[in-house]
This record gives sequence, C-alpha cells and structure tokens, in this order.
Amino acid sequence: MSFSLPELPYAHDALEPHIDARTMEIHHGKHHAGYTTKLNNAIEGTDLAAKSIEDILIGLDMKNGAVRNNGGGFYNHRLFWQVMSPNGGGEPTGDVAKAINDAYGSFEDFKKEFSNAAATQFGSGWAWLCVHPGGKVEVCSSPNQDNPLMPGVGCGGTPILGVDVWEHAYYLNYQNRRPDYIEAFFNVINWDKVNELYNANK
Ligand code: MN3
Repeated sequence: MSFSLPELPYAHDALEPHIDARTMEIHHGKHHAGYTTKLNNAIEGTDLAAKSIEDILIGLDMKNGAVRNNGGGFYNHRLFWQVMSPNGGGEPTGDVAKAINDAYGSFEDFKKEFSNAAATQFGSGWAWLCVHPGGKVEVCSSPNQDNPLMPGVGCGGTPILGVDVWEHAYYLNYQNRRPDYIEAFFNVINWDKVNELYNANK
C-alpha cells in the first residue's frame, strides 16, 4: 500500500488573513507532497508497506531516519490541515473543553501553555495537544517531524491538535514573528474536529 497526499478540506486562501494562500500552496503542494513521496519510497518493498501510518509511527525504529522524518511529516501535516478551518477559532466545546479545563484550569491557561510550547520549541518542530487513554489531555512539543506517537517522543498519547512551527509554515507572512503566527493559529482552530479526535482516541 502507498500513501496519498490528502486534499485540503478548504481552498488555499480560505484561512486568510491568518495563514496566507501562497504559504498554503507551498506547504501542502510541495512540503507535504514531498514527505508523502519520500515516505512511499522509504517503505516500498518492506514490511512497513502493509501497515497504517499510525502503526508505522507507534512501532518506529527511531534510527530509521527516512521513515521517521517522512512518516512523521506525512502524519503531522495530515492532522494539521484537519484541525484548521475557515470557520474555526473561538473556544473548545464538548468533552475536550472539559478535559482542557480539568488539565489546565481554563481555556486561557491552556492557550498560554500551548502557545509557550510552540514558541519555545527551538528550531523546527511542532507543539501538540495529546490525549492519553482515559481522557486526560497534555501539551508538549517535539523537534523536526517527530510526534508523540513515536517511541519516547514528547508526552506520549495521541495528538488531537498540532501546530507546525517550522519556518516554512509562517515565514512568508510573519517572517521571524513566530508568536504572532501562533496567536493567528488560534483564530483557525477547528475545535469541532479536535473534539471529534478527542472522543475517538481517549
Ligand atoms: Mn510543515
């Protein structure tokens, strides 16, 4: 089996002004496409080719750089597109809202924790909100295309929200102002999708 680049669930310009169309075109059409092609090349003819991306990452040999980087890149971006929406923003609702309040006291305190994790991830990487079995949520970050499904990465658990803090995700519009991009990201978070992922993975 080989993996396909998922289509964006909205137009390239749908997330403007928060994320610009040119960034989305390059990010999805070049970066995500590149990870997808390289992942397929890396697993072709191996026993990984029969597995789901989740199973590949959960059982990953962290020394396998090609699968670590490109499998992570494939999975991380697929999640990233899903957890954004032109109708997003605001505050979480449903079960994930309760889990966030249980873990962080309030949405504002969660937002500070998540934004800080994203802002302080040195160099390229991601910040995550993950769910653990039983429903507890936790914020963490990871370098490069690593993610918490991989052995020993971040807080463990299953990512239900992620923000890409590689410069390719924001540099055209925000240059070095990563905190401004993170603030803007909150205006496009698809909390309905995050809640759906929370309930599917808790
Ligand atoms: Mn990226």
